[in-house]
Amino acid sequence: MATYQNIFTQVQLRGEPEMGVALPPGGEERIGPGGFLHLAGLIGQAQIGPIYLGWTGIFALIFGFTAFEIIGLNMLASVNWNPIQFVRLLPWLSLEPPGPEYGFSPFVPLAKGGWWIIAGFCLTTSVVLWWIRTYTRARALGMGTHVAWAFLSAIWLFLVLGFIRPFFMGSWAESVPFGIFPHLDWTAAFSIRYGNLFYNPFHCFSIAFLYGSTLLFAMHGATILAVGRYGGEREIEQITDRGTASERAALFWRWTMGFNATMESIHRWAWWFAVLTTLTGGIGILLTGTVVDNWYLWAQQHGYAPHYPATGVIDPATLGSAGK
Ligand code: 07D
Ligand code: 07D
Repeated sequence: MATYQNIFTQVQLRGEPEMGVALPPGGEERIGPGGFLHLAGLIGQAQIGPIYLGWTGIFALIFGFTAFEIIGLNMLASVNWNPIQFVRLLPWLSLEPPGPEYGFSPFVPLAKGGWWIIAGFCLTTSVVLWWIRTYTRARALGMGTHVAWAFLSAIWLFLVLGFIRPFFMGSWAESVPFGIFPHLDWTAAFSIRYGNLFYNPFHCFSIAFLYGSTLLFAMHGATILAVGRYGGEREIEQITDRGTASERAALFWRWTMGFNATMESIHRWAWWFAVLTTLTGGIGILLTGTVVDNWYLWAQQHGYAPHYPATGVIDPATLGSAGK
């Protein structure tokens, strides 16, 4: 088994848990003695912990748990505190934002969306604290902060959806409800309300980067696994065992498509595709309703969708404020 290892035949080492590098002075202690979990070893490292929580980690968990509780208890209240109905209907239960009559006011009665604002505040605080944690832990390890900036791109879309766009629209009612299917209903309704999101070019960019991310992920994962027999996943060996894994991996792509990424550039491709998915997505959402009221009409005006011959039927979307 030790001679041929792959993802399923990993040799799981057992000894004293590896404690990692010393923390910079002034940091909190890491928690727990560290232990081993066989199941974890089947999909990754078998060692669990010690974990660094620190105050950002602790408060992120507290705020995240508070948001989760507020959402859950509101959902439970919505089924008359009946635990059976709560479990049965959970995927369809919702905590809705305030209605349009409250505008963007921070003072909304709890049962009318006030709880949504508080839950959103707690969730945002939690996510931001977790972001600080990804930044400071990377710094403490002497790493770059690429993970933090990628995470920030996702947070950008999250904030556009739930805060920045509602702020510019002057209404909490524009934001997303908390709930499994309710947030999908919101997504579908949003697309219809603003004239079909498919005609929003930034939605197109976001999809291209999302699809591109899966393609790159598949290509990269497959390539590295395919040269696993030459130790392709072992970075130091890639440098010393010339003519084996990396070179074959690169040659494979040069032979099949005439061009190959490098060991470094493939990770830059992956990072940018992932980051641009939510970055362009957030731009697309922010423009919707603020700058463009109907993407289909916008697309027709800009030669992005064809004009159809007049039928004599008036499209209600062309009346009123639509088509700005
Ligand atoms: C696999 C990493 C693990 C993360 C997971 C998510 C929660 C929510 C809270 C019940 C890839 C954990 C989920 C903590 C529980 C309550 C109140 C990441 C992985 C497993 N969505 N969405 C899902 C969120 C938006 C859309 C699933 C969050 C927009 C569509 C899950 C946000 C729009 C579909 C989920 C968010 C939108 C989903 C699986 C925030 C446009 C699906 C997610 C904070 C972007 C899919 C039933 C997943 C599904 C799905 C969570 C925002 C559209 C519940 C936390 C408003 C079309 N979304 N989503 O695996 O199965 O992500 O829905 O912005 O089809 Mg969503
Ligand atoms: C949501 C980033 C925020 C998440 C954060 C995570 C926690 C939980 C807990 C781990 C996902 C916080 C995490 C709190 C932690 C645990 C346990 C990222 C998020 C910070 N669309 N669409 C996109 C497609 C249609 C619509 C993007 C495809 C229809 C709306 C993506 C199709 C209508 C929005 C995409 C399609 C519609 C989008 C999302 C096909 C519905 C958005 C990218 C084939 C009828 C969002 C510009 C992403 C966006 C978005 C894909 C169709 C509506 C590329 C493939 C036409 C309203 N759509 N879509 O990474 O950015 O999300 O749009 O039909 O808001 Mg779409």
